[in-house]
Amino acid sequence: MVVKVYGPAYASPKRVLVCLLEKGIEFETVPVDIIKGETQNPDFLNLQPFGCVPVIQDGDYTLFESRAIIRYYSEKYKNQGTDLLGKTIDEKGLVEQWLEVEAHNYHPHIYNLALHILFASALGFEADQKVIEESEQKLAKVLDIYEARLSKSKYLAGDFFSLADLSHLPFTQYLVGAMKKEHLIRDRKHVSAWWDDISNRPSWKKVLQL
Ligand SMILES: N[C@@H](CCC(=O)N[C@@H](CS)C(=O)NCC(=O)O)C(=O)O
Repeated sequence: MVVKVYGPAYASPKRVLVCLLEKGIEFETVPVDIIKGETQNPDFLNLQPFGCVPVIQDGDYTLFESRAIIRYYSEKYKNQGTDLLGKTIDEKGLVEQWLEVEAHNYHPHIYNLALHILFASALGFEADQKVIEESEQKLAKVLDIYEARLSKSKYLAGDFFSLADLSHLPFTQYLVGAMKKEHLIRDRKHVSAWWDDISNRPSWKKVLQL
């Protein structure tokens, strides 16, 4: 059964795509245009009542929330492709911890930056400089904590690549690319080496080519 992934052009669905590629799971993509309001169409809201991408359909099974989807496939196919969950219970705990850090400490600030720097005009509101400055400062503090962590281990959860690292790829790509804020990564030696490592994985390069 080929997995259908809705909304491949956007960052959160790319979190799912890179996971499926790491796991060697076949998928097809279904375009969804947020700017044209397609996430508010009744058919789409039947799949995702909050009107966000990604959603996946796997036969009769439907799932939304990108981090729930990547956890689901990493567990469902744990013996296929890259192990993304950790092998021991202690490793799994650390993967979960850093996945939560990505979702609750890192993402809110980088999301605000993306919203105000990249998408404000397309979404019809004016970018707020104060939000941009505050978000950058808050993100820098989070990255200082990452710098300390990554001076002790190659990846966030330990010396193995995991969902915790993978989950950072889509929005950090905006940060170093279109947002022109690469200095936040490059000013920190260990974060910079970590970014080079994870963003050069063949799976992520393939997502960027899709
Ligand atoms: N927590 C959700 C957030 C998804 C999300 O923010 N999706 C954005 C695109 S990256 C979206 O669909 N925005 C449309 C909207 O909010 O109307 C997830 O991780 O799946």
